[in-house]
Formats: sequence, structure tokens, C-alpha cells
Amino acid sequence: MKQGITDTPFYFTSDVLKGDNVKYSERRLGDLKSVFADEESWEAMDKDTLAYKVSSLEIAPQGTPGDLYMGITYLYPGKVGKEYFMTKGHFHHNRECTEFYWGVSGEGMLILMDEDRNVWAERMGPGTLHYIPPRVAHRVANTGSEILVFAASWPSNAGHDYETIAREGFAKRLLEINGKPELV
Ligand code: M6P
Ligand code: ZN
Repeated sequence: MKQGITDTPFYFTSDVLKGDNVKYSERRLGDLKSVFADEESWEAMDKDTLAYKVSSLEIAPQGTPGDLYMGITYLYPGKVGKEYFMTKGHFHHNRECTEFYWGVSGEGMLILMDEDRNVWAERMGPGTLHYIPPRVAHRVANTGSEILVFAASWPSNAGHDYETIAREGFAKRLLEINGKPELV
């Protein structure tokens, strides 16, 4: 049982999440097969290239209703062909579960898609806050030349449904066209 005054057990400074049981994971280009449209360009790239890393604080076991998780993602700048480096993207297994993303540093775009496959995007940057509604898939692209850092908080019973995206993809892609990001 907790009593008295203690130091905070967790630190979430501008861009670091650390503390006991903070999980770390990373995705390299090799883990992102079939994610990018231009498979030929992907084939030609070094599969060891780090695309993004995630630190997350997941206190309750996955699936626990009512608890919250927190994470921070570091997404490197780069492109596969004309397509910006991006996260895999997912729906929540539990489609009713929502999420907050917020921009910490760098420049990017949150790409959202509802179940009718309508796609839209929100610019991300330092201090931007994004509410991801129920039944909306989400992925982030780094459109800048610096690392993009964004944080997230989501329910512990959300779960990641990557399969639907692997099978059907997003209906639009964020490509660099004439030096600018466009949803195509
Ligand atoms: C955010 C959260 C995490 C997610 C991560 C990377 O930190 O939404 O749940 O895992 O981004 O995104 P993805 O799982 O789509 O690769
Ligand atoms: Zn999510």
C-alpha cells in the first residue's frame, strides 16, 4: 500500500518516457515489407535502417478495460520512393476505443481512415493535439528532415489490428509531390 510523499515514479519530459517497466520496441525497414507503395525502392534500401522506435508504459495487462497506456514514438525522416517514412498504422481491435496523439517535435502528418475508407490527415508539429475517434485507423508520416517525436495515450483494451491494414491498406498515401506532401 502506498503512503506519504514520493518522487514521481515516471518521467515524461519533453521527449523521453522512462521508468520501471517501460517497454521499448523498434521497427526497421525490413519489418515494414508491403507497407510502402514502391516495393522496388523498398527492395533497394538497407533493411536495417531504423524507421521508428516506441517506448510505452503499459501498467495493466493488455485487455484490461478502463486502464490507460502511454507511449512516445520517434519516427525518422526518410522516404521509400516518394512516400514518407511512416508507422505501420492500425485500427483498434476494439473499434470503440479512441486515442490521443500529440506532437512533441519535428514535422509530420497524422493520416486517418474511417471504416468507409475515407482518408484525411492532420498536420503534426510541436504542441499539436489529435483526437482519434472510434473506428478510425491511424498512422503517422514524417514529412520533415528531422526526427518526428509524438506521444500517445490509448486504452489498455484497445488492441492493435494490423491485419486489416495489411490486407486492405489505407485508401490514400502521403507522397512528396513537387517538394510538398500530398494525399494521393
Ligand atoms: C503510438 C501508439 C502505439 C503504436 C505506435 C506505433 O505510440 O499508437 O500504440 O504502437 O504509435 O504505431 P504502429 O503500432 O501503428 O506501428
Ligand atoms: Zn492506436
